[in-house]
Formats: sequence, structure tokens, C-alpha cells
Amino acid sequence: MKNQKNIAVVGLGYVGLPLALLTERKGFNVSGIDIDTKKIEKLRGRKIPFLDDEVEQYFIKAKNISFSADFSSVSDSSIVIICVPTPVHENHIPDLRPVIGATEGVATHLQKGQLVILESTVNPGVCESVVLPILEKKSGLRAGVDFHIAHCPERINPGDKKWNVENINRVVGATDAEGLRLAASFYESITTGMIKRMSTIKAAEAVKVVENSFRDINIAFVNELARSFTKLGIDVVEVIDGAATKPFAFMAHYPGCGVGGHCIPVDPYYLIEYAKQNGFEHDFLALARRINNNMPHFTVERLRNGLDEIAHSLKGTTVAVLGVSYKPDIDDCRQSPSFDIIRILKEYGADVRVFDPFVPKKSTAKSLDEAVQGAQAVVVATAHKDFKELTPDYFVNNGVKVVVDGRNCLPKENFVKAGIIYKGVGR
Ligand code: SAJ
Repeated sequence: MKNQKNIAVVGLGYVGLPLALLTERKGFNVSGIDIDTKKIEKLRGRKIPFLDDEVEQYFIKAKNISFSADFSSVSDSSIVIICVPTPVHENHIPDLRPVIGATEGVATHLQKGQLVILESTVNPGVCESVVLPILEKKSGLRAGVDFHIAHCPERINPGDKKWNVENINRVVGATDAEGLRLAASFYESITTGMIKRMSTIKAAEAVKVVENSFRDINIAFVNELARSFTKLGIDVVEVIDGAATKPFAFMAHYPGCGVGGHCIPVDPYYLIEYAKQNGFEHDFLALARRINNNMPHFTVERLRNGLDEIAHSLKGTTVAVLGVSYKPDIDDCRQSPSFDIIRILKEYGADVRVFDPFVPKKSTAKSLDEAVQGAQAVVVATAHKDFKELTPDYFVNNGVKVVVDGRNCLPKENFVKAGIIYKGVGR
């Protein structure tokens, strides 16, 4: 029979593992469930499957946590939290297979009185039209009567030193009042952030796709500015920094070689698709996605502009792409624009070398030197700390003629002074 102190967390990635460890250190008995048996093996061996200092430090101390690839531990848990990925297919249509799979696993062991919380980012309507029917059908139990469903969208920000699973504010919605009460009090018991109760579960689902669409359109705004200011000869970064001196009604975002990760380039498509199914075209969100998806092309154009200055064609040129992670100093390269840049360079016939100290598996060069030595051009695609500290002399001494700074993270003036053809994104 379920025990009030037993919590099951389904999906042990960037979202589920930090949540499971937080829940454990707040006094619950946690069973971590993941269908990836290799991951379970690693976790049982007390190894974490991805880079995360915070997880590292808590994992060592965690006592009341177990890991399994099967869902049986759901049956004696009072709360089951689903934290599985919600990607999109190639055509940007939402891919709910992980959510459906996890829900089916939970449904098989669902018990009366349990609370099922979905943390995965989904469009409004998924909890009621996808999760609820599976839970009811497989278990024979009734939502709102025999068990409860809530949604508390995850807000994990990989690599963030300030905001983490324990202190960040959350929103929570549920299909019934008791479910909302149970979910809100659970999160209030494990986090120090504010827990905002939403009037419906749909409103809670909408919050996350809206907050990430907000980020995507703001990035698209500065990416478009970067393209126009390149023609106007204005440094867009300087202008954004200038605008950011306004203490209200402006929020700085910065242009770059593309928008990666499992949130920002994905979540808007969940809203776009759902609205389309209900008769509304999000032209603006779709345009922002197109602008951001086009930044890898723009980055390669910047490289071609630089090579034109030395009458070099991209075909046959050796180009070192530095960085495949989608953001600095982490090893996550999901939806990274670096892969688009590499593909486009190869389509132009360039000889491409790749190096990322955080992602050796995706690197073709074993070291930075091996990637850069003898390369005529370099594209910095991720603002890793190691890359930001590279000096112009380092590139000059390795024979590099053109540097494309895809994250505007290098000191442009110093590179120009050293005789390197420097091309930023909007500067
Ligand atoms: N990016 C830009 N310009 C910007 C900001 C980001 O080009 O001004 C690019 C990054 O290089 C990266 C992509 O966008 O490739 C996503 O960057 P991100 O900083 O948004 O990182 P994420 O994907 O980890 O986003 C998370 C999100 N958190 C959740 O979904 C819970 C997002 O809501 C946060 O706003 C974001 O962290 C954050 O603020 O760091």
C-alpha cells in the first residue's frame, strides 16, 4: 500500500534527477524510474549520467533513493512525478511518445488516492486529453475521484548557479481542487520558491510554453537586429548593452549563431501546433522560429564574407568549429546549432574539424590545438570559458586567417588589431 513519504520520479535526466535528489533530502523515500537501463546501472553505481556539479554533491549524500527500470515502485508511492522529454519530430510536430510511454507505465501500477504530477513541458490540453485518458483506461480508476492529476512545469536551467530546483518559483495546476491542494503542498514542502496555484491545469501548461516562447521571440528580435545592423555597420551588442541601461521595460537578449537546447527551440512549436489544431495561426511565433533556425546559415555567410576578403572560397578551406554544446560550460548538445553549422559547411565543401572539451564524443579533433592547427578559419559556436580566453596570437600562430565569433564572446578589437579577419553576429 502507498506510503505518504514514498515518492516516485519517472525520468532521471536534467529535470528528474535533481528533483529526485531534492525530494530525498527533504525527507522522502524516493524511487527513481527510467527506461534507460544503462542510466539505471550508472545511477546504481552512484555515477551521474551528465555533468551537473549540484547533482554531484547531493548524489553522494543521498540515502533514501533507489533506481529501477521498471514501474512497480509506483504502486507504493503517494505521489508520482513524470519528468520525461517532450521533443518535436523533424517536422516540428510535438512528439509525446515519451510522455505516453511514461504515463502507460505509471497507469499499470496506479493506486487509489495517488497524485500524478506531470513536470514535462507540454502544450495546454495534454494532461486532460492525453495523460488522463491513459491513466483512467489502464487503471480503471477515475481522475478527480480515485486519483488526482496535476501539472507543475519544470523550470530547470542547466548550468545556472543562482536558480535551481530548490529555490525557483513554480506554478501548479490540477484537474480538481484536492489534486491542486496536494500538489501545491508537496512543492511547498520541498522548495523555498513561491508556488502559484493556477485556476486550471491548462493554465499551468500554458505558462511554460509562454515563458519559453517569450525567450525565443526576444532572441529572434536581436538576431534580426544582428542581420540588419551588419548591413548598417552598427555593433548590435553595444546597442543592446546601451538599451539595457534603461532600468525598466527592456530585457537584454543577445544574438548568436543559433538557438539550441531542449526548451527554447522546441516549446514554441507545442503552442504553435496546438493553436493550429484549434484554428489559430501563431504567425509571429512561427516567424521567430524561422529567424532563429536561420542563424546557422547566417553564421556560415559571415565566414564566407571573411574568406572573400582574402579571395578564399569555402570549398576546400579547413574550418575548425569550436563548441557543440548548446550553451556554455555544459555537455548538453541537444538541438545545438553547431550541428547545422557543421552540416552547412560540409555542403559548401569545407574540410570541417570539430572540438568541444565538454563533448568529446562529438569532437573530431582530440584537442583544441589539433582542431585549430593549420585551419584557415575558425567558428566559435559555444562561448565555453576556455574559448573566451583564447588570444588573437593563438589563432595567428596557428595560421588562422578568419574567426567567426558565433557568440560574440571574443574581444573583437584585439583580433582586428592582430590582423585577423573577425566576423561577429551583428558586429
Ligand atoms: N540564446 C541566445 N541569445 C540569448 C539567450 C539564449 O542566442 O539571449 C541561445 C543560447 O545560446 C542557447 C539557446 O538560446 O543555444 C537556449 O539558451 P537558454 O539560455 O534559454 O538555455 P536553456 O535552453 O537551458 O533555457 C532554460 C529555460 N529554462 C526552462 O525551460 C526551465 C529557459 O526558460 C530559461 O529562460 C533559460 O534556461 C535561462 O534563462 O537561462
